[in-house]
Amino acid sequence: MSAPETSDNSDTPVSLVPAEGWHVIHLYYNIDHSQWNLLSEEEQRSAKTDLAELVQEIRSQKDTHLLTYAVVTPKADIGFMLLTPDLGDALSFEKKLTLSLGADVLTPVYSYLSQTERSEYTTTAEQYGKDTLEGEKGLSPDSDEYKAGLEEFNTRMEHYLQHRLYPVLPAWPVVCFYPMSKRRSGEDNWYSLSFDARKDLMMGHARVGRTYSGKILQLITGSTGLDEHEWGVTLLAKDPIEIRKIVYEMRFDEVSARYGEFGDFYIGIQLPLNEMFEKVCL
Ligand code: 76R
Repeated sequence: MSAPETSDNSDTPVSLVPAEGWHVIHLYYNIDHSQWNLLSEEEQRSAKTDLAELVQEIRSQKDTHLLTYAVVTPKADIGFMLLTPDLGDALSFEKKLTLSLGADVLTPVYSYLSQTERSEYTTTAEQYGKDTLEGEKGLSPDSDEYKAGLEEFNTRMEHYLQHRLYPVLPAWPVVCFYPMSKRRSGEDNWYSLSFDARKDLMMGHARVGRTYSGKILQLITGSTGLDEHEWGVTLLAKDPIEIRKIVYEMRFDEVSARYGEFGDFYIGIQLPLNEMFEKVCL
């Protein structure tokens, strides 16, 4: 028999960078204090240094971000949010983080895998030209103002899309994460609505969202086919009440009221590592 002409056993490292966007993993751990207390003070100090060095190493990788937070309530003790392009890197950073304080000290209690994504429902340049420039402002498509308006729109959208796909998150202290899906039951099946109906509903949603500008930073990441729900919702705030207010207000919006299904909520406080260690009794 002759050897096959092509082989899958190539030595080139496999790149698992999506065509666009980054991978995102939310990681939640409990600390096993009985394991931790078996370590001498010296060993504990060096375990914390190992974790701090690993965090630095991960943050120094290209296009890679890592948020560290202490988690409120016994759902977990510490949490990480990792954003990185390559799935293989995401995998190995996660394994290293799990082991970083020594075997069996960190017990994974919850995790969520998703990817950054562009929005399916953002306004197109064509729509903006027609509805806003022509419709609302009464500009003629041949005018200089129209062209300038369209150019300004394109620059704004480019900037916005960059933020959706390649976000850099601020160090705002309150971090809320929960996964969600759109309902698919009986009369309330999101996936049997037309694109236009979904778009109209999402625009109502966005109107509410925009009133939180400066108070809430939201990152919606897609997880259909990757994890339990369809999206991960990450909300950052400076004042914890804004989290409750936005989630409450959105429940009245038709998209959430009729079609929203939610997983568990995790609230953390984003802190520099040394303060985080202190907060969680390490
Ligand atoms: O593209 C955009 O970001 C602008 C419009 C917009 C879309 C398409 C938008 C705006 N969101 C979009 C999509 Mn949102 N969002 C959530 C939640 O708790 C709940 O009830 C829902 C959880 C919050 C709090 C929130 C906040 N959004 C989505 C999607 C994908 C739906 C799909 O594709 O079918 C989900 C699951 C989702 C959920 N949203 C905003 C916000 C805020 C604060 C905004 C305004 C952002 C801004 O203009 O700065």
